[in-house]
Amino acid sequence: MRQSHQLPLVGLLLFSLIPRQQCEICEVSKEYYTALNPLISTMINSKYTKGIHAANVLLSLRLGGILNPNQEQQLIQQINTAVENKKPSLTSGQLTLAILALGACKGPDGISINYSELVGDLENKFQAEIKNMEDHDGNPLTNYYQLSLDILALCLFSGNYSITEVTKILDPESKNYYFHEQFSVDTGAMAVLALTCVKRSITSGQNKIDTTDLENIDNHVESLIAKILSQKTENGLLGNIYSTGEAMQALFVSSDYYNKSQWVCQKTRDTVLTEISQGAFHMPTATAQILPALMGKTYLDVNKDSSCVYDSGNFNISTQDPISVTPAVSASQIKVNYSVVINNAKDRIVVSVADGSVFLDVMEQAQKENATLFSFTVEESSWGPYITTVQGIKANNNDRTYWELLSNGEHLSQGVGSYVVHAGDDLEVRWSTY
Ligand code: B12
Ligand SMILES: *[C@@H]1O[C@H](CO)[C@@H](O)[C@H](O)[C@H]1NC(C)=O
Ligand SMILES: *[C@@H]1O[C@H](CO)[C@@H](O)[C@H](O)[C@H]1NC(C)=O
Ligand SMILES: *[C@@H]1O[C@H](CO)[C@@H](O)[C@H](O)[C@H]1NC(C)=O
Ligand SMILES: *[C@@H]1O[C@H](CO)[C@@H](O)[C@H](O)[C@H]1NC(C)=O
Ligand SMILES: *[C@@H]1O[C@H](CO)[C@@H](O)[C@H](O)[C@H]1NC(C)=O
Ligand SMILES: *[C@@H]1O[C@H](CO)[C@@H](O)[C@H](O)[C@H]1NC(C)=O
Repeated sequence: MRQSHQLPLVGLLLFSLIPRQQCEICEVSKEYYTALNPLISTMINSKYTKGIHAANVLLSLRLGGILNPNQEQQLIQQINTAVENKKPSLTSGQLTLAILALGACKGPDGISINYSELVGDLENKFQAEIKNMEDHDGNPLTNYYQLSLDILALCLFSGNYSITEVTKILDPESKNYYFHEQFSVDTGAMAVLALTCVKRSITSGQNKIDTTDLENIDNHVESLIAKILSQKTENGLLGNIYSTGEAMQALFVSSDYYNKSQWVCQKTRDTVLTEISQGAFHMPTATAQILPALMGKTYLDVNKDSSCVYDSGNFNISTQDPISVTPAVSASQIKVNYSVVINNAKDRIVVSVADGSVFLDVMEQAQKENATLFSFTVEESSWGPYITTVQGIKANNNDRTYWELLSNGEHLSQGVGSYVVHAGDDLEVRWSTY
């Protein structure tokens, strides 16, 4: 989670070597693939690439044609075991990622898992999401990012779903696209991919044509693309660095819905490459979400009937070190403020931690000093540790509540396991409604 070394220059090199005019499709050219090696090793070797969390990574590496059959087999094993042992407790989106990853292409031994059964389970989990929305004021069990993933997989794997119903759910005016009144670019991008798949299934004749549905889908995609582009930053990112990869995928598949002048793909890509060189992608899930776009791929390229592509020497994974996640050993201590905020009540403490510590270390130290005020629980997720409970108060999707992380009053764009604290930081976990 903490980096002891970064990737100096690599991104900048890439960035300056790519012939600018020649990238219509905006992918990184083949000659520079080797610079992606450390990212790929991070995806394969990290402690977060275990169990169901391997799904996002396998999906990404298969779309990129990066693995050899041996490495692929290890990841498949992780996912198969997780699906077999934990299926009932997987969220709809976790099951979806497993289906997309296992079915991304046809491996050398053919299919090792019964899709029709998994897709059937997904249909049930998707219906449970909808049922929860009916019972809880429009709030799904998980979120619209996952519902969009679900629809995408049902569409790609011939599951049963109602086009009219999903079109109604993915209405761009739904509150579920927003967190704190801020449009979630990741969520919007996933919805565009799902709607585009559904649209293609209608126009290719797999589903019977209903012009009202088609019109609604067109309007939704147009509106979502406009919302995504409205979150474009000066340096070309879409939302923040962690939503940009999926937003690029959404823009790749919907070029009919915006003008060339509205998005300069190369600028976005170059900023991403610079951020890579600065170590922004040390979490495997972050890496998994950016890689397909950099290689010109999207989740719509998932095709269970096409043969997997294996790396033919472009990459050199096994000999590369992953981007280090071992803590920088430091003898010097720093002091930070930490507080737990619930409505108008604030419990504050000043703690000392080693220089280079992350937010989680601060929370652990505070808990050691006063377990009543600063107790908390975390759940391991594909993005690292997620704070679920503080002072015994638990986040709940039915009420849209969660523990928000802030530093010096600013909403953080990283989690407790990744955010490196600085001396004098005013850190806060705040009971919030999204
Ligand atoms: C939905 C969502 C939320 C919801 C989660 C609850 C819900 N209703 O589902 C809410 C709004 C509460 C939320 C909160 C946060 N989120 Co959020 N979230 C997402 C989103 C859009 C989808 C996640 C998902 O369902 N993935 C699919 C499923 C299958 O994967 P999963 O791993 O099982 O999903 C679970 C975890 O991802 C977890 N989760 C959600 N956000 C985060 C963030 C971190 C750091 C961790 C460890 C876990 C986590 O909740 C998911 C559902 O259970 C992603 C976008 C993305 N690109 O992934 C952002 C995203 C993961 N979130 C992000 C961030 C930064 C946060 C916060 C740290 C923001 C803050 N300052 O408080 C907090 C988490 C604080 C904490 N308590 O630890 C970043 C992470 C970037 C990074 N490098 O770490 C992302 C990528 C958005 C972005 N582009 O910035 N999030
Ligand atoms: C897959 O599962 C379905 C439904 O559970 C079942 O009908 C079918 O026979 C299974 N196929 C194989 C090859 O096991
Ligand atoms: C398919 O889904 C629709 C709506 O979600 C439902 O009404 C219908 O009964 C389902 N059909 C089958 C065969 O499961
Ligand atoms: C693209 O440009 C044309 C002509 O300038 C304009 O009519 C159209 O509305 C634009 N489309 C979008 C999505 O902005
Ligand atoms: C892979 O690594 C080996 C040993 O480090 C090196 O000799 C070889 O040139 C590398 N190949 C590529 C494609 O980077
Ligand atoms: C924790 O804080 C509470 C409230 O300030 C105080 O009553 C209690 O004694 C503290 N416990 C410890 C172990 O310091
Ligand atoms: C903690 O916050 C208080 C009040 O805002 C401030 O005076 C103090 O300098 C801060 N201490 C540290 C270590 O940040």
